[in-house]
Amino acid sequence: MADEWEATGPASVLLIDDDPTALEFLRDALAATGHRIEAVSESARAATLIESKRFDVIVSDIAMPGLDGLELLRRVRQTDLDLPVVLVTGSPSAETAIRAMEFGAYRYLTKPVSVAELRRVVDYGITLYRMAWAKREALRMATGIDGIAGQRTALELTFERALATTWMAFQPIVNWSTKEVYGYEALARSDDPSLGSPLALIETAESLGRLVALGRHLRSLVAAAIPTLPPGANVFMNIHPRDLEDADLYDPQSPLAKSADRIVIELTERASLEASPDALARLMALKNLGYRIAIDDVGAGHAGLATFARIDPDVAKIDMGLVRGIDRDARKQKVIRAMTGLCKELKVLVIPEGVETAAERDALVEAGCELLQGYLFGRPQRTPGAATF
Ligand code: G
Ligand code: MN
Repeated sequence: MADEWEATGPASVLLIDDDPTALEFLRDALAATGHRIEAVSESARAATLIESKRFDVIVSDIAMPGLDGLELLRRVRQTDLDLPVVLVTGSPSAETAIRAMEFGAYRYLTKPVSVAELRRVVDYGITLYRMAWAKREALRMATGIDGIAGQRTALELTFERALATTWMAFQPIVNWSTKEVYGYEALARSDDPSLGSPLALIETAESLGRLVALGRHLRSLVAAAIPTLPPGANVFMNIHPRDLEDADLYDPQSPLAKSADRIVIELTERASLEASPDALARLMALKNLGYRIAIDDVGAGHAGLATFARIDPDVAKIDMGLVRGIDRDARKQKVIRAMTGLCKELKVLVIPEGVETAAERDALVEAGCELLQGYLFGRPQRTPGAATF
């Protein structure tokens, strides 16, 4: 198939909509572009076409009898991680938007789509796909690895291998005034060189649509480690917003739920919780199971105060960007002092992260912080151990 590919010239566009009028509209909108257009009203036929022909971009309706647009997208992703799929819907919902993102849709458009917008999205998609193609060709020339044939399988294998070699590191969170370990943050680590960082693991899970599997696996690792922790120590664990959609998280019989009163679930402020409409209700459900909730990376994300107030977190973890060099930065001191004071009023515990020096520690304590986390007190370690005071 590689030889078929051209970086310029007309591209092949597949249009799918069970509504003939909508399909005609799409075809007309793209008629003047010079691309080779194939318009199909039966999604099952589209699925067959995709297997036998190469397209540069697919534009598909979501709600269709039989095979819907999301299922079609999922099938495309089984063999091609790059092919841009534009999903169009007359009845947008957070549910379908989340699924679309999860399966790697390139765009999610709401009807009526304007002709100009459609052309722009299609043209940009074609360019992106050609870029992806060129990158794979480059990889093949450099390494001999055929990124086209084995792309997904190779990634799946890497992911499975990384999952199998994933373990949890525990970093102490200390109470500076009592000189006690308050708890540990569980951090995922993989021994697999290709997916060593947690971020790489998450991104791969994302592109493979395996976030739920990853989340479950990490939770089972944390649950298994709980008996090895000092009695009473709290366990902080990070979850991906997508995990909030997983029914397994709410199972009161799950191994993790049995220790819910010791667990603080961290949700990053970097991710937009608005992406999930019932995120707040789900967080309440977690609280009812006995979990506490922490907002992670406070100061680094874009979450507004409204989100903070509605989540009503038990803990606010301050991003290390605010911590770094706080001893030499009066503005950072002022911000942390304000946050600490306000959180105290709201009965929210504050934990600054990434404390590296004694000077930073002292400035944080001076600003009102009692709980602290960072390399100064202990690195993330396989065996949750004592902290350095
Ligand atoms: O997003 P989150 O705050 O959960 O990420 C914590 C990350 O920060 C972990 O990967 C951990 O290894 C790292 N970390 C923990 N303590 C320190 C520190 O003192 N300095 C730096 N640079 N990184 C740290
Ligand atoms: Mn965290």
